[in-house]
Amino acid sequence: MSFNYNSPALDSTTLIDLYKAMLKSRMIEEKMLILLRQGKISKWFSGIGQEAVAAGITLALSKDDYILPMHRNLGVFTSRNIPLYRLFSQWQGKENGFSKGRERSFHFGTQEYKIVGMISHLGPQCGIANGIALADKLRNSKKVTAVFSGEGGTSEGDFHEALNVAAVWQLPVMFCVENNGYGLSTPVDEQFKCANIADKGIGYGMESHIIDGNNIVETYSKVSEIAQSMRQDPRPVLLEFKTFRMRGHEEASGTKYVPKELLEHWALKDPLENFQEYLRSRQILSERKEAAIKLEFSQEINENLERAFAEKEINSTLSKELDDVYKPFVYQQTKSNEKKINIRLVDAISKGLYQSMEKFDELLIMGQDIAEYGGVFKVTEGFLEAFGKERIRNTPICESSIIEAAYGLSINGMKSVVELQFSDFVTAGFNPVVNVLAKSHYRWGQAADVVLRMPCGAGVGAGPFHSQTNEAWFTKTPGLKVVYPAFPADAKGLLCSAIEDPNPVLFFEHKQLYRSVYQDVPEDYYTLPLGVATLLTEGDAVSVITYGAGVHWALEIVKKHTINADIIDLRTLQPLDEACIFNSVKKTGRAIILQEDTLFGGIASDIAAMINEFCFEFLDAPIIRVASAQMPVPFAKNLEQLYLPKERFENELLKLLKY
Ligand SMILES: Cc1ncc(C[n+]2csc(CCOP(=O)(O)OP(=O)(O)O)c2C)c(N)n1
Repeated sequence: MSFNYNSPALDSTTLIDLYKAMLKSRMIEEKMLILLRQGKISKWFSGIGQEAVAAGITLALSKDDYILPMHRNLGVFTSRNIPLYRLFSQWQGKENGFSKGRERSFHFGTQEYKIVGMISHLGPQCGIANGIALADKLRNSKKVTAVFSGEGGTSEGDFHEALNVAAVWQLPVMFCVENNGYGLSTPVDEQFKCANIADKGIGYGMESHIIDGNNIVETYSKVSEIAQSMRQDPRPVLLEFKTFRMRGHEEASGTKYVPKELLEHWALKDPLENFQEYLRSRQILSERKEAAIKLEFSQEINENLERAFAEKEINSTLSKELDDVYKPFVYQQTKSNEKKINIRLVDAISKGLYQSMEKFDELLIMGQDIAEYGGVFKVTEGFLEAFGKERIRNTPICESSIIEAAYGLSINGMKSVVELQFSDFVTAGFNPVVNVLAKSHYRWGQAADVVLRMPCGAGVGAGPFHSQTNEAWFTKTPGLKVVYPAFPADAKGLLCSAIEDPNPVLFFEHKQLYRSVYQDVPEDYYTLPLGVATLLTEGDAVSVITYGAGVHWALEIVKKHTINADIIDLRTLQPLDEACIFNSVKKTGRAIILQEDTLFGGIASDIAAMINEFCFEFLDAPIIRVASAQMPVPFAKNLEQLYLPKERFENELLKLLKY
């Protein structure tokens, strides 16, 4: 098989560099296959036959352009010249790797080499690339971000969302699709119906190109040319690289389902052998030079392997592991002057957000209808005029992609707040919250400096899709922080802290409280610590532990019956102020936990279990949990009242006092 390697004409140094980049990843792979058979390494995803794509793209970009590779792109890592012992150590889960033994194979990232390791869910990579590129575009840094996807991954909603956002925002992202014929065992004709993935470009209003992914000269030259043009004229480009996967999806799975003729056909198009042949025929690669390069690589591989094998097993402790789930953040109290104004919860949130925008130049707000329209709850009304369209960004309706973009911004050093129109709609972006944001710091020490604003809660006749209070989906996920204020002054101070905190924070805002609760709130910027509850009333008859709308029900009912109660407003659910809860229960001997969420699996259950474990000897009565009924939230007012727990709380509280 002969490829056209003559056009455009590249100098011989570049040609040799391209050859070496492909050869090195091929030689490492061949070694890995031997080690795999010997049981010395675990899984291996082979990129044999596809080396020209990863190597060509990486060499065509600058070292400070971010690349987001996938599981078959060894050439990205080797072409960025990562010392091999570090790669080998990574694959063995050892200390010299990049993820302290926490991540396998190619699922690791490194800021040092500007590589963002893959998210197993494939599609999210594309949305993350958008955020990185957005930061570059806003800074006018003339950089390009390259993100990889297999053709299988293009069937995911995340891929579609990301291309749409990149096109609307004209982000300098190179979407590199390696069309290698199969997604695991599924051939392309069972994955999509269009002739070429590149054909999808027109649907997004995006330039696209088909590139022969087995021809290193074509790959390198076209990518270089396109990248150059993207730096001058920032825009997304969709590139489809035609290539083929010569081995199984992963080594253990084989290629039985691939017709033999297809493998034979593509074997003739091997990117390395054909190029090697060409270089030999043009006398660019002499026999001596070829042997010398191979010897050098083989020595490098063996020496680095020995070093990685000699490295001790990783050594850690549970407390060290737990310490890395969140990025350390030292809270610094910022106090406002004494001047206060009487405002509603919604105004306090708006002011906290506004003052945070003034404080942090590189803070962005993203959300649906938040700019000219001011958001459905008008929290960002007037922001556009103050901060401009780049920082107050209306988004298409694509929660997943925007949360991924928020993470990408964080990778590239910026902060963001994402307004979910209703907390119910976070389901459309659930994966990036629980898998991407939550695991980031633990996986590779990368902050996910993102706040998700979550307008939530019932009592407003909004029905099953606009009334949920879904904090329990997130309080159980390590790596996330969850804030749930009940009062305006708390809401403002806690929101400012959430934005300062480099960890991902879900900030719940109760819609029914938005315009019904007023308070004197300090006018200037100030912060409040996360993880500290407040004792709203003090008494020794019972501990009422609650948050959000529950706080207001508890205050009303305790007052109505003049009960001598500790009412604890948790304010943040993760971290949880366990000490405040335990101190109170040890004093009163009775605990009732009230939540608006449905009962089963909610945070009340965990608090009850904790009180049982740590305060058992102090209890004079069973711990009571009160929550909404175990059903979707109904629309009609009287049905909604049946659902909500206020009345049951009153009854249960009185019963508990008599126990
Ligand atoms: C959301 C999700 N579903 C399923 C999988 C399992 N899976 C991992 S890779 C893969 C095939 C991917 O095919 P493609 O995108 O074409 O990339 P290739 O492996 O061919 O390089 C599948 C189904 C996954 N990782 N994530």
